[in-house]
Amino acid sequence: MCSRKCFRMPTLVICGVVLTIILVCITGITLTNSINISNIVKLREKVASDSAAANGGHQAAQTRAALVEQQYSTLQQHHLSRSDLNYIQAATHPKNLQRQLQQQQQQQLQQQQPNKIVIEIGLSNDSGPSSAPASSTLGSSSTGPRILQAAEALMEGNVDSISLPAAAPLTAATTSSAKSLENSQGSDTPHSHANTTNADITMGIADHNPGGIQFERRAHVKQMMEHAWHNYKLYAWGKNELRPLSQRPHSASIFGSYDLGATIVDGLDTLYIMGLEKEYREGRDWIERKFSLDNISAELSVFETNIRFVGGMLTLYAFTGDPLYKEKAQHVADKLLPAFQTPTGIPYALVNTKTGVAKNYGWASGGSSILSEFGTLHLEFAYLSDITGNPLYRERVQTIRQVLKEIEKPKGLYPNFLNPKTGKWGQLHMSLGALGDSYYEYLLKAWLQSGQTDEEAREMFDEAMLAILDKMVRTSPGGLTYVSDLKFDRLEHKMDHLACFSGGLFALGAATRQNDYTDKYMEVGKGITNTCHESYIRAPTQLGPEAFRFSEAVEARALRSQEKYYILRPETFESYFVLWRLTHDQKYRDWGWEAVLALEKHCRTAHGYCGLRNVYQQEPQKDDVQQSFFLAETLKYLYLLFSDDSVLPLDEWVFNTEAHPLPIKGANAYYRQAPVTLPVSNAS
Ligand code: DMJ
Repeated sequence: MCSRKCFRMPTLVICGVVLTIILVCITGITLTNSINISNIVKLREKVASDSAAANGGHQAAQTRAALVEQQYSTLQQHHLSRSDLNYIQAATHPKNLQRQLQQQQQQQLQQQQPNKIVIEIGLSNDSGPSSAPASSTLGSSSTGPRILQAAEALMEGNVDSISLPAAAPLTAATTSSAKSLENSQGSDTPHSHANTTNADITMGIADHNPGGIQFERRAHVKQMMEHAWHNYKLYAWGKNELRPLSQRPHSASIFGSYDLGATIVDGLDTLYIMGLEKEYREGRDWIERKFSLDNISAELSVFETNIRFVGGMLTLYAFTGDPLYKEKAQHVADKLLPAFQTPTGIPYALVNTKTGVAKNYGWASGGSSILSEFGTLHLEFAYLSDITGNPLYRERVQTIRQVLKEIEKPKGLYPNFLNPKTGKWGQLHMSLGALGDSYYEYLLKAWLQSGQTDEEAREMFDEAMLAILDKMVRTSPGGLTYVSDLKFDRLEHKMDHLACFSGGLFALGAATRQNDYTDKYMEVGKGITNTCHESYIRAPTQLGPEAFRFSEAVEARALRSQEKYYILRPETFESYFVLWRLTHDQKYRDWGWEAVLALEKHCRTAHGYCGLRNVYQQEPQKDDVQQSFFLAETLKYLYLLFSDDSVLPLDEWVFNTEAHPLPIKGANAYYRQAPVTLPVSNAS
């Protein structure tokens, strides 16, 4: 007898069997599919195509290797380090390339960037808050990634060339720059720069238009700076200057015979501009740990200390916002303040850092102070007041200004000597060279620095320059424009190398105000610059003498033995730089390059750069001094001559007389003005 239960059992078994069969069929179809002929073909095709790709990849890798090699030599020419080159090797490793190139393609699609660009490999990718980064500058905050990106782009064929760093000073990296700037404005809160140096701060100055750069020439100047710096570091670190021949330190009396690291402080902004990051950090570190005028009894030149040390620190502060530099600038300026305690407020030339006792040079016309010295404090002291909020410094230089404004000027000219006790002129010697030069420079530049609001300064400049044009500027029989010295109404037809800066000064005066004198200023500016060039090319060394004369017999040539030396001075190159910026006449760049070649031929030694004792000898003797202004000025102006105009544009920066660029008020976000506070200086 079969129960209902009996009947259901076979049914369930049958259902199970059917289900199993269906499942087996489905699996069978799938398995069959996976091994069918067409799929085998497809698999073979895939293997074949992968293999072809691999071969192609090999070829591509060879092409890449060739390109990398090609770029190695370019980069080496640009003095990138071995680690930079290693970075490129890593960047071009086949494993990394695929991923990197894909990322780059995606970025390109997203950003719709132009395909052919020039890449700047700089130590900073930043641009100032006032100016957007150039489209050609790849965004990254350190050298390695930037080189990597550059290499990637190169591999991809997206770049025409790779170039070196450069404009728009910055310290704070993109993300932190605006913040850092805000914080630094009006805030004196000290912070540990150790943090910012390592983490936040990138450096270098980037050109906004790589088309405006002469890469090879500029790279060469940068390499000269490295040579000068590295040898100073090796043989004279912390001392004032280097003696390259004897490989030992040198200290001129202007530095008071103490170890003040003059070359470090003077040269540091040049390192910064060139993007020499490691060297910059060494210098900054030395300043933080060692630089102090406390506890030393140095008799310092107020003028030299101001233009090199205060000026250098101020520029570094403007560039970086690092409070260290503001503190040091103020520290140095405070040490100079006792020199201003005279009946007129015209400071003495020398001051003792310990006692505050100040005095003038014994040789200077009856105890006089010197026009080019007390008249070359305005830019630094005015700016120091603005960034510290302490009006005292500006007051000191305003007092000097008032004395000079009100005093009677013989024939509208300023003699080089003024007695600080009596307020009377000393000997009636006038010069746009030694003892006078930078006073005139600071009249124009004070007006520029103020955002062209300090009208008094511009008026005093125009009055002085018109008198000089009338009484001292002359044309030689051969058609060379020069500016003579004037001694007791007699022209001395001699021009100092120092006066060669005035070519640039006249031109800058012309370019910044349209008035009745504009054309004359520009004509004379070009003429003086041409004459200084002549003084160079008329010497066998192609370097110019300390002073040169004009007579029936000679033009633009030194006559006396004590005028024939060249001490690495910058003034002629300064004018080439300014004239290049204002006219874009290629000859100024070519003249600068001629000078670079001459410096390399005659002044370069295995251990730094020296001046020459006689520029008229074929193989002149070297003087064994690498002046700090060679790093601060000579190499800076030459570097800028071959840079794009966007590197420290002249409508945003004004150069102090030691070539330390200071920001222009109202035109430059790096001005970093602090709110005015009550005087806090403990100096008198
Ligand atoms: C520099 O210290 C300054 O340029 C100064 O104004 C004049 N002399 C030297 C360079 O020659």
